[in-house]
Amino acid sequence: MGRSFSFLDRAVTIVGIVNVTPDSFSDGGRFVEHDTAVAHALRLVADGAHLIDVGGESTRPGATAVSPDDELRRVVPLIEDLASRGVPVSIDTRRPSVASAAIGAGALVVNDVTGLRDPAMLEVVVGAGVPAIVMHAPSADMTETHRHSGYVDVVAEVVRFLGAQLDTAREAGVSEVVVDPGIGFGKSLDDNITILRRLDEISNLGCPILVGASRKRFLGTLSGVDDAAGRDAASIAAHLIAVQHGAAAIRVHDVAGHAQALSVLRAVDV
Ligand code: HH2
Repeated sequence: MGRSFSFLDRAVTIVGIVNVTPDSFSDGGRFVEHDTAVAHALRLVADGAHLIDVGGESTRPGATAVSPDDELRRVVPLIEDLASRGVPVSIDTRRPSVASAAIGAGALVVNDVTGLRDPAMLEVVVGAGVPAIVMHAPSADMTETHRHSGYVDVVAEVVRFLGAQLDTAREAGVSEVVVDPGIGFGKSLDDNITILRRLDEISNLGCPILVGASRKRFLGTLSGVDDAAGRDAASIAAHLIAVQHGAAAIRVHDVAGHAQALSVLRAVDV
């Protein structure tokens, strides 16, 4: 098809979230219908998203496991449809088989919340020659991840893990790696704040950083807003801080709000 995507083509990449899941923490159930999901993704692109991140399995604490077949049934038709309309899509999955099918359907990027720990995932990414988002989570098992507590130095641990995964990915021949500290994945309120404050330290790895704080629970704690969908202003604040500390990509639900905020940042913070 000859289509490709690079995070290096613009100063800040806005990644719009489309969860085709019944149980995602902020938009669960809203986009399970094909036409609704397509319309939402097209809306996000019109609002300024450069990439649409399609996910078929919730990673939230307590989410029910999805079978590979169900995950495929959720994401593949949507990716095919979006790709046929020229929309750049990433696949948010921890399963190599799903990543492979998604790439076959037209996905241009793999977003792996387990950080390419699985050699089979590495193989898929290298074989397809697509960029990978490599996220830090304390365990590949999401139940374990959300049970995790206590880092001596959360930033040092995130940098250590991402550095090791980056080396492995580069040696294997991954064309482009984006690293992600995994806000909210086995991290306390203080951990999340510390990561945002010290994001610059992750820049030393020498590749683009993606931050995904959108509507997450720590923002509810900080703002006192219980309803996840009501946390867009807090999300914008977190992501502007992230960009000022070196983030080259942000993964967000409210693309319009973030695009508006970034236009001001871009004009002032040259
Ligand atoms: N966060 C979520 C899912 N995927 N991928 C990356 N790279 N970084 C993140 O921070 C990240 C991610 C969780 O958010 P969401 O998709 O809104 O919820 P759910 O997992 O419940 O579908």
